[in-house]
Amino acid sequence: MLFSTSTLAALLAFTPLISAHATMFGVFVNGQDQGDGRNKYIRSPKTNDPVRDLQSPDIVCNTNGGTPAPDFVSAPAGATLSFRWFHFRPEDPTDILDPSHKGAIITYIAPFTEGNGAQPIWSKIAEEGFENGEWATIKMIANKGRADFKLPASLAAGKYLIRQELLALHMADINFKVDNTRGPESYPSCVQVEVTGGGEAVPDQDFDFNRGYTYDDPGLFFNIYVPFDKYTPPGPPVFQG
Ligand SMILES: [Cu+2]
Repeated sequence: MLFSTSTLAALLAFTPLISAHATMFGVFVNGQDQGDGRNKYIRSPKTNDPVRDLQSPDIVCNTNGGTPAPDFVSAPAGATLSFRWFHFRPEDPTDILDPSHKGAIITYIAPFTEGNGAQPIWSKIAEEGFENGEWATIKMIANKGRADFKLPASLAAGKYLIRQELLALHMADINFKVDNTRGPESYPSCVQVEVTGGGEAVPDQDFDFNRGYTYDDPGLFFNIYVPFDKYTPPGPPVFQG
């Protein structure tokens, strides 16, 4: 098929906006690759599109969040986990996320549920926003799609959902309520994890995304294109265990 030069230029200009998203491929436990987790231990969405509507249950575990996956990743309390993200080609370590998608990476945990997680059941266990002059998502791209976090060593053994989100702020200067093609882009993904060992700590922040993520939260509505001193990710403080 032939395109005129101007059509091709228009297509090239538009493509990054519609296709530069990301989804989760798999999990590393203490550096050990647990393999392709899509629809195995990850409740994988059907596309790599973002969620923008904070009132939708999809903001919790994405569009397939209420469909349990068949397996669990096993991880000892205190382990270092990393969740690996990709754009379209998981085998290509350079195809992670368009670097326009500057923003935070935030990780939450809840007791296991077969439901979609749209309840006050979540606690934050890790967050990274803008530190040492760089956004968390940009560091994640440089680290081949992986961002490390630690499970609390005191975490009680049992089955959990762990939700990690890439929170891309490249269009977060305008509120989704004002323009539903803009606003922050959340890429949430929920992993089924069975924690072994550990202690007695039960995460108890009871955070509910549909109530706790709001249209006037400066962690969600933030202009990355003007100079700023500090960025604070949305949600509760990190649960220490
Ligand atoms: Cu995108």
